[in-house]
Amino acid sequence: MDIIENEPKEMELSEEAKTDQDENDSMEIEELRETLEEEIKNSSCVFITGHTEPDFDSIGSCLGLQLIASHLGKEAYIIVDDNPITIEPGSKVLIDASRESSHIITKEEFKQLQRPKSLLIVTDTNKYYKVSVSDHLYEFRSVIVIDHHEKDEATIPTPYLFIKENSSSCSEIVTQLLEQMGIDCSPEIANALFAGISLDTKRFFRSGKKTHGIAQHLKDHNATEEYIKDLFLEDFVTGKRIAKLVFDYVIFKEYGDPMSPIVVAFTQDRDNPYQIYHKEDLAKAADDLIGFRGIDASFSLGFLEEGRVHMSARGSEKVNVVEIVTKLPGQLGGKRLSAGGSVFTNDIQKVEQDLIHVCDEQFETGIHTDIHKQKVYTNQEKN
Ligand SMILES: [Mn+2]
Repeated sequence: MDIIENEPKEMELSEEAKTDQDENDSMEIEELRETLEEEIKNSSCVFITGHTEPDFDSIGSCLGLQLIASHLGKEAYIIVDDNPITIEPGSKVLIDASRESSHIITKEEFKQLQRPKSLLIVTDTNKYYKVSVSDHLYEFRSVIVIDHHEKDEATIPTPYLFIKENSSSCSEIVTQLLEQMGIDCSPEIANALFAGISLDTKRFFRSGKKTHGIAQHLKDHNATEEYIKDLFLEDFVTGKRIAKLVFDYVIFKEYGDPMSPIVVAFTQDRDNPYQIYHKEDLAKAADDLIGFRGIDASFSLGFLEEGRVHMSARGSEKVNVVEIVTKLPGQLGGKRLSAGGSVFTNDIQKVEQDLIHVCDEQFETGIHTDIHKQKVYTNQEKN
């Protein structure tokens, strides 16, 4: 008969061992703090970067580190070089919430600002290929890497490699630093750090007492569960908004030879015409539409703010969209395959009608196909 072994008990540490672990932990943080203080003080300015395709932990820890650098009296910049369209909506909310108070810059801007004896702090990754400025590493006075992921052959070579695999997240490490240095953080930064810890612990599903204690410090600085919940749902809400533009509100028009027609897609929010959109959402909708086989041009319209209708246009071999959009009154321009801009008006229906009119003239009389429901708003209906 097989002997069934007992389920391995969760390792229970004796009180003494726990104290040892806590001591080790605070010693490691103390060591990092000393390195950071010394290197920041000896540098001309500080650049901070997380990994490409930034997530909450990457952004949260960047913001916390920037606060540390400014606390030590150094100018500090956060480099995020991803195209805003590709950044996850939740991460984008965090970046946008801090854009005014933090210097968030692109790689191009970094090249302008780079100067001798600057410091680079890399957080939430230790791999060179995940860092947008990896081809500039030799230009820095020194590079500090703070991470909680395993090392491998792609790890950035630096004497200041601080990897703490037993930490839940880099946001946790940075929160410990802030706590130890007695630096108060704003609700924006507290929320970003809290979001970072939440993400990497699967919303505290994989976390222990220590992490909970550190998160409490952020709650004391006005991080709220409500904000984090909305942040996690942001991806979903934005995705749904874009999907409606792509699948629910499209009008298709076919032009030319019915055997080989030019198919143009027009979309805008037909349920809530005054809905405010991010420019990137409209761009994403136009991108998604042109990605379907059989669509030769796509136009998505929406308000960026009251009185300003934005248009994103995507073309193809058959359709040069810049030729079309520049016939409309407003600030519009671009290239053959990708164009757009704003028309300053509150009458979004007129913008669409004008646009369709330009397309009609360009491609001769159209054959209208309403593959999807089509509703044309008149001015009366709108008022
Ligand atoms: Mn992380």
